[in-house]
Amino acid sequence: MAGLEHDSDWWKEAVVYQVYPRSFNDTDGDGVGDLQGVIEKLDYLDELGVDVVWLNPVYESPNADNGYDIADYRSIMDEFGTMADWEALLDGLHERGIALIMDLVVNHTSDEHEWFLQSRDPESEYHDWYWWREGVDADEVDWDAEEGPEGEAPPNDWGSFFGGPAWAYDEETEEWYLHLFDRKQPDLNWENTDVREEVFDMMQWWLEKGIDGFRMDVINLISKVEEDAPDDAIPEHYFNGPRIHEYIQEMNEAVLEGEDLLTVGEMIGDEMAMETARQYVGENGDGLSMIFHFEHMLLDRGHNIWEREELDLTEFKAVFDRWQHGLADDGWNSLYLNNHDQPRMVSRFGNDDEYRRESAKLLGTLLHTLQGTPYIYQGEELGMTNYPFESLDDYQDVDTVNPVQNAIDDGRIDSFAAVADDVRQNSRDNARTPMQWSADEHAGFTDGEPWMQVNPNHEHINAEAEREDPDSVFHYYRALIDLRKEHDVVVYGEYDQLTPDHEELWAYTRTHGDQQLFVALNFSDSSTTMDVSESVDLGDGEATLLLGNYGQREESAAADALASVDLRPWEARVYRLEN
Ligand code: TEU
Repeated sequence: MAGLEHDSDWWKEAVVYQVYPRSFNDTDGDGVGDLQGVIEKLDYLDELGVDVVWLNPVYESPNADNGYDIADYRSIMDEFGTMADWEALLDGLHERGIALIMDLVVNHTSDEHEWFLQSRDPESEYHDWYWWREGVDADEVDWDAEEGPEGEAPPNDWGSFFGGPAWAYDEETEEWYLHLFDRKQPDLNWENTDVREEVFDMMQWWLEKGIDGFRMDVINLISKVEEDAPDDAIPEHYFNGPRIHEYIQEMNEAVLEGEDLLTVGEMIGDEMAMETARQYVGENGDGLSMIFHFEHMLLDRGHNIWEREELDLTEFKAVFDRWQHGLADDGWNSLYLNNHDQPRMVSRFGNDDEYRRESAKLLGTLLHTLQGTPYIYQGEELGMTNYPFESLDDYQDVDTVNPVQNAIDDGRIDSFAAVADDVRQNSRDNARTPMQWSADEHAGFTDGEPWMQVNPNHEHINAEAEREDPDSVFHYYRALIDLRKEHDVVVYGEYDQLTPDHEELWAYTRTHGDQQLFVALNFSDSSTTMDVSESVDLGDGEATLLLGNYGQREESAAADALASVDLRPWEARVYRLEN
């Protein structure tokens, strides 16, 4: 199989495209996307101009969480095809100079994984591969048992991210096992050295097949402590736990080091100290290329799936400022506004109605002109929107259905109707509706019955229409990607924000040696004048408009005239300053 040659740090210059195979393209008519479906669209990806594909899990799985519950790390899910299909996909990507990174899901396995099945025997060496614990006397503790023997409560009060307790009782073993996600996703015990070795071997096995890196699922959860620290030194028991850096360094030494891979660790939780971030990705850190933090994803939603908050643009900008500066000289940012776990960015941060096209392009401009590596989630390049979900039956995601159903059952919410609007805006299912290829039936995604509803707006939002229209979001994304290839400053320039306190506008410069960019973004439905004369000296040279989302072509202006610019609703402009 043809491998790709990489320079070190090649991933800094790259643009990543995320494929959620279940919803990408179905070629065998079963209503579920497949690997041949991705192969069929390789020229499309090539035309867009991306450098890397991140493939969500394609391994054998009972699909309790769409492939994030893996039953065998070394085989391909039947619905998606065969290992030969996967190899053909890798070849097809590499022939086009596109790298492939695979999803590494090793905080947990499926409860149908052979390791877990074996572990249910307390005598087996596998027993210690998971978090099996005895229950406690329910009278002694203040948390409830929802299952298990009379009078027994789970070992502690941890809750699952998908609602309910994080412990499940197993009748056969007469013990409880930990599952931070669904009960069909038991957590692996990374304390056990055999677990770590087995995971590292498996990673090595995929690397030998020729892949170019990994996206590491919830990797900051793999180190856990059960005890409470006396002085609250451990605010949580599993976020960035005590041995996390040791484990990742060990993984680095065992498999990653010296391979010029793209590695991106998903790090869930609230605000992360920049020091911790640098420990993961900095020069003297654990060796990861990048992390996905969640800070900008938490500003407009409450803790629960049925809670939403108004987004404050100044707070949103402040999060980006913190990360842009925090990793400017040590480490590297990842840049994303949506993925398979998040609502569609144009519906969330833009205006998916009157200014859908403009705001989709503006958000793209932001992602492609900040410092870091941009990640495009499938359909983002078409300006795909959220889905008009109505009843709870319309949803399929465990992270939507379970928490809402639990909250209805125990009376924390009155009815689904009371929360329907907020759930509609927050649900992960928004991202999972099929890719819109054409105006045809089922958006050209499948000839069968799609596993998930197709958005009715595919009649006007689809890849075929976008490719034909020179002013489309698709062609604008191509131009954004080209910009990155043409100007080093886009990749390496230092970021300076000019409008931190403005509620609707965001202007910044990027500077790299004698190259400078000036970016102006209007995050609102009205025209506004942007005045940055106080905050920046734009010099007295020329300014060239490299890209604008109102169909502007290269235009020149006097740089100092930019100190006061009139911006139309959701207008985005990128200038090069010549001084
Ligand atoms: O996501 C981790 C994660 O934190 C999400 O579950 C997130 O909390 C939620 O989507 C916000 O609403 C990763 C995967 O990306 C996700 O698809 C998996 O379900 C999860 O891990 C478990 O593997």
